[in-house]
Amino acid sequence: MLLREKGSKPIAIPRKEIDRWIYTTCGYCSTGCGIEVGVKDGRAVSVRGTADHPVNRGKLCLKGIHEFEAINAPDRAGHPMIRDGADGPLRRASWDEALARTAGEFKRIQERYGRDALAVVSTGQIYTEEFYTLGKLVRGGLGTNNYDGNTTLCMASAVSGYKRSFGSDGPPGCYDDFDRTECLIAFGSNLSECHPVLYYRLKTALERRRFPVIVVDPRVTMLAQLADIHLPIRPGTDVVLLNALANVILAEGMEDQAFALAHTTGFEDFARTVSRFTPEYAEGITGIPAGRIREVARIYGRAGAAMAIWTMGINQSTHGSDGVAAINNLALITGNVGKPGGSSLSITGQCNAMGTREFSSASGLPGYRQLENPAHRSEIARFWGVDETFFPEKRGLAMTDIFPAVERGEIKGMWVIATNPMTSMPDTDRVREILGKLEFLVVQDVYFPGETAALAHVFLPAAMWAEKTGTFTNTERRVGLVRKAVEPPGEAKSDLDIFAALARAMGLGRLFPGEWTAEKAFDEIREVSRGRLCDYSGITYEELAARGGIQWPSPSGSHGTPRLYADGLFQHADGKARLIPLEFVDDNERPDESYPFLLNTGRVIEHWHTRTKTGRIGNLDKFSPVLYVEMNGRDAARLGIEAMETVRLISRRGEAEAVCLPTERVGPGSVFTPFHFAWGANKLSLGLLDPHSRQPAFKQCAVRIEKTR
Ligand SMILES: Nc1nc2c(c(=O)[nH]1)N[C@H]1C(S)=C(S)[C@@H](COP(=O)(O)OP(=O)(O)OC[C@H]3O[C@@H](n4cnc5c(=O)[nH]c(N)nc54)[C@H](O)[C@@H]3O)O[C@H]1N2
Ligand SMILES: Nc1nc2c(c(=O)[nH]1)N[C@H]1C(S)=C(S)[C@@H](COP(=O)(O)OP(=O)(O)OC[C@H]3O[C@@H](n4cnc5c(=O)[nH]c(N)nc54)[C@H](O)[C@@H]3O)O[C@H]1N2
Ligand code: SF4
Ligand SMILES: [Mo]
Repeated sequence: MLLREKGSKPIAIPRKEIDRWIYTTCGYCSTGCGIEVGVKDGRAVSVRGTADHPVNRGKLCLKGIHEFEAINAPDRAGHPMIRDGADGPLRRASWDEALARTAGEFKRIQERYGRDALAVVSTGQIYTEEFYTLGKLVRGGLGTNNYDGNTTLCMASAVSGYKRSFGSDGPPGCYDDFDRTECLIAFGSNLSECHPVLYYRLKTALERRRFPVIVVDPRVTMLAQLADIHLPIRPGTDVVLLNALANVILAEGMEDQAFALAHTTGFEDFARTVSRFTPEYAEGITGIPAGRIREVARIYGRAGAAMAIWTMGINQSTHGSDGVAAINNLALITGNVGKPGGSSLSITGQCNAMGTREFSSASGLPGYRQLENPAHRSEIARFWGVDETFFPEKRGLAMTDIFPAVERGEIKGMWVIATNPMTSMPDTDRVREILGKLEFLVVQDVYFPGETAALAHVFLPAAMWAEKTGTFTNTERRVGLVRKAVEPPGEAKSDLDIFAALARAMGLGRLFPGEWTAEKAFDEIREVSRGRLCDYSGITYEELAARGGIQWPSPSGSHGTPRLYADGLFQHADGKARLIPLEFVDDNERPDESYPFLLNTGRVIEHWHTRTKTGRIGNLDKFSPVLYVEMNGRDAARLGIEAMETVRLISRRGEAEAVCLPTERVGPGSVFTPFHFAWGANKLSLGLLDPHSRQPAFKQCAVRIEKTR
């Protein structure tokens, strides 16, 4: 009343008349929240979290709440475009013309330079049905082996580590483990900003029942502030810490011998290796006091059930795959795999980073099959009706090796689908030069313009999330239904329709007989996955809608499986997991006199990756509008830099300007900047590659900081 009397306006929430609420799954991160799109007169005008959904229980994070605005952004791409000649402007074209030009150029390049001279670079953000369709086209039709996706920037180390330890990809645990664990240790995960609804699940679990939380991160994130123990590790040294934790567990007899004996091989070699990694030795490398390492090892080792989670702080490293294997080692020696509250759970990134791993054929063949396995090749050849000798006998180049191959002149054409390497790859000045060398670049995206799209010879406009039907798989292997709520803008087509149309334009229509739909692709997925670890044969769209998703494996007649390996049987031929001895290789770019700071890069809660979505949403962009760099207050004072002063970040690759935030969140000698801005982190990054996963070390490179005035 008082406020009204003073004449101020109370906040009014506009009443939205919604015609229909359409149940779907969030299209941002891999948490996989159930979300409903409110539709009015054929437009998406609102969203709400799905009440009682097994993942989010009605909650959504900031990005989810504004998701309908991403659909309605003004510069959604509504028609194909073509560039006449090598450097003419992009002009509007018909689908027939754009597809004919693409098909013609793909054929010309493959006939002239060989099948592998065409590269296909995809994503973790289209539907599983679309991934399957693309894989069938690329592996069964185009036949290039240089086919990969941005998951190499993201999950490749987790995939590689899981394969080495357990014999297959596939996160063994689930979110319910938060409610059952007696100890949580998080490595390089900014859960509160990157998976906010998982953070809420964790907090709710802690409110009901206290258990120790340990966070390993060089930066004081919000998750670190929640932790009982925060270990501000020296970047890139997690393998040493993990070996030291195992060292203490074995030295003090806290291992689960019965489990290790029954379900693993390699114990002796492993024990011999970690015996050298004493806490005192590890302290010298990681910067974590030996006493702290012992304390954490005891908490983890004595817990009845302990879980480890990790994200990019582990994966994006020159030894990301080893980091993952080291986390798995720790879980295996303590029997923390496949049991409630005991798991080694990679927190996935993109909404469907899992779907591409399962069915896109990017690093193999569908259903976690491998090109290297002759039986797998012939199964899929028979299923698709193609000659099995058409398949390569080993995997081709990863995304991070495809770009240098263009530089060397080995690859002449590239098809980029739902990824924006001009902002997300390391050393973007070099990426620009590389893309400029291509004879033909096709970009398939939902917005125009974009940093990569601007360089295309042909641009294909795609329908986005909630404009098409299909499925995503989340971090806990839960397949979620994404439903079409609204029509795409203009002439934009679903990625699935684009793949099928291009196949027809290339004379490969036999791969997609009749009218190719998401349902048809899903039927093939169900069939081809029968009996595999990622078994979908018992899943239907109806059940997915009714249950809020189903966790694979879900053989016919079942309704999913919360945890893998509950029977102690792993996917290596002998059914046992591997304990892997790991050495530490110190091969990062190190700060020196000319470049004295170590640059760490990552995310903020408001933005999604290269900001193609969130940069267009005022309510998100306004909260995080500029590129900033966090620097320790003492370093800032020493350099005479004031809060909010613009500074220049300079690496051996390039330069960026950012607003400086002096803070205690980062320690002396290190700086942090978000990677979302095209003019920021990746102009500086080096991106040395992990030898197993080929994932770039986005989180470590050397820079110097200069005042601009
Ligand atoms: N808001 C938002 N959410 C997202 C995304 C987004 O763009 N925006 N992207 C999604 C995707 S695809 C992904 S992959 C995830 C990523 O999710 P996260 O991996 O949680 O996010 P990042 O900020 O990249 O990095 C996490 C942490 O790693 C720490 N780190 C750096 N170096 C090291 C190290 O050497 N050791 C350890 N232990 N930690 C280190 C960083 O300080 C940082 O706090 O987020 C998903 N969710
Ligand atoms: N320095 C640094 N660099 C990093 C990282 C880091 O931590 N630090 N993280 C890395 C990680 S983990 C990731 S996952 C990558 C992400 O890097 P990118 O994959 O490049 O990021 P996005 O901006 O999500 O790009 C997705 C593109 O697909 C488009 N799109 C969205 N939906 C659809 C659709 O349905 N169909 C089509 N055809 N297009 C669509 C979007 O408009 C956008 O252009 O960045 C990596 N780069
Ligand atoms: S936590 Fe992830 S899945 Fe859930 S609403 Fe936020 S962005 Fe979407
Ligand atoms: Mo990612």
